[in-house]
Amino acid sequence: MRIRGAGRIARASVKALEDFGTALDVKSGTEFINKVKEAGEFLKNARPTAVSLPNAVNYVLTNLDKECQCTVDVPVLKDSLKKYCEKFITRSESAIERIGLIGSNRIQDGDIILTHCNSESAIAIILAAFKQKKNIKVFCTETRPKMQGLLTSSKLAKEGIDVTLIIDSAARFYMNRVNVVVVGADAISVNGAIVNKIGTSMMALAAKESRSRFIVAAESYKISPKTFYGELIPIEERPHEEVVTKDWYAMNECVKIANPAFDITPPEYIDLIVTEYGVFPPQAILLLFKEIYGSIDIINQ
Ligand code: RUB
Repeated sequence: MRIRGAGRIARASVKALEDFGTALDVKSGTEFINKVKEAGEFLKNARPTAVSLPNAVNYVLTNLDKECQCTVDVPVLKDSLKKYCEKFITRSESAIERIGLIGSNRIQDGDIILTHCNSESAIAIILAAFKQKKNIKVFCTETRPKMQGLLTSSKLAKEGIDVTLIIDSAARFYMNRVNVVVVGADAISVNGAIVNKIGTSMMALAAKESRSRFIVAAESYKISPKTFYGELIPIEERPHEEVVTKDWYAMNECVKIANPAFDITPPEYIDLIVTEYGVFPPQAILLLFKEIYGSIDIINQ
C-alpha cells in the first residue's frame, strides 16, 4: 500500500522487474529468463484487483520471450528487459496525458465534478480542463479507510482548483449539485463493467438517479483479458486494522469486520470510458480489447 493507484502499481512493478533482472548474476540466458519469470509471477500476486499489474508484467515477459528466440546472450537479454520495461513506463505516462486531454473535452465550463479516491487518470482530466481555463469546482470524497481523497483534494487545491473534501456518505447529499463524476479504474471487464475503489458503484447509482454524467478514466492496460473467458476480477480484501483501532478490536473481537477494497460498477451506470485511444461507451470496450489482443492466445497470460 506504499504505492497506490493501478497505473503507479503497474509502473512500479516493471521497474522492480528491471532492477531485479539488471542485478542478476547468472551463467545462461535460460537461467536469466527463468529467474525473471519467477519474479514476474511473484509481482503479479502483490495486488489482486489491479489488472494493470499482470498486464504490465506480461507485456515485458512476452516481449522478452520473443527476444529469447533470437539470442541467449545474458547482456543482450538484460538490455531487452530494460528496453521493454522503459517502453511500458513511457507508454503508461503518455497514456495518462492523452486521457487528460481527451477527457477534458467532456468537461464543460461551469461543471461541478465529483471524484472518488486518488486516480492519476481522473486527476489528469480535471487538471487539463482547469488548464483550459474552464471554471470548475470539485468535490473529493475522503475515501475511507485509507483516505486517498486527502491526496486528491490536496493536489487539486495546490493547482488552484476550488475543492471541497466531503465524507464518503455525503456523496448523494451533494450529487444534485454535481454535473459529472470522474473516477479511475483498477480493472475493466470486457462487458464494460469497471472495478474501482470501494464506494464507486454507490456514487454511480447516485449519479444515475440525479442524471449526472459518470465518466471513467482508464488506460487500455486496465482491460482484463481473463474476463473474456468468463473469469471474474478478484476483489482484494484488506485487513481489519484499516477499519478500526487495535484497542477497539481487542474489546470487540466477536465483531466481524469486512474490508473489501474495491467494488464493481455495471456498464448501465457508466456513460463513457476515456482511454488513451479515445472515448468508448462501456458496451464498446470489447472493440478496443480486440484491437489490442487480436488473435493472440491470451488465456495463458
Ligand atoms: C486506488 C484506486 C484508483 C484506481 C485508479 O486504490 O482505486 O481509483 O487504482 O487509479 P488503491 P489510477 O489506493 O487501493 O491502490 O488512475 O491512478 O490508475
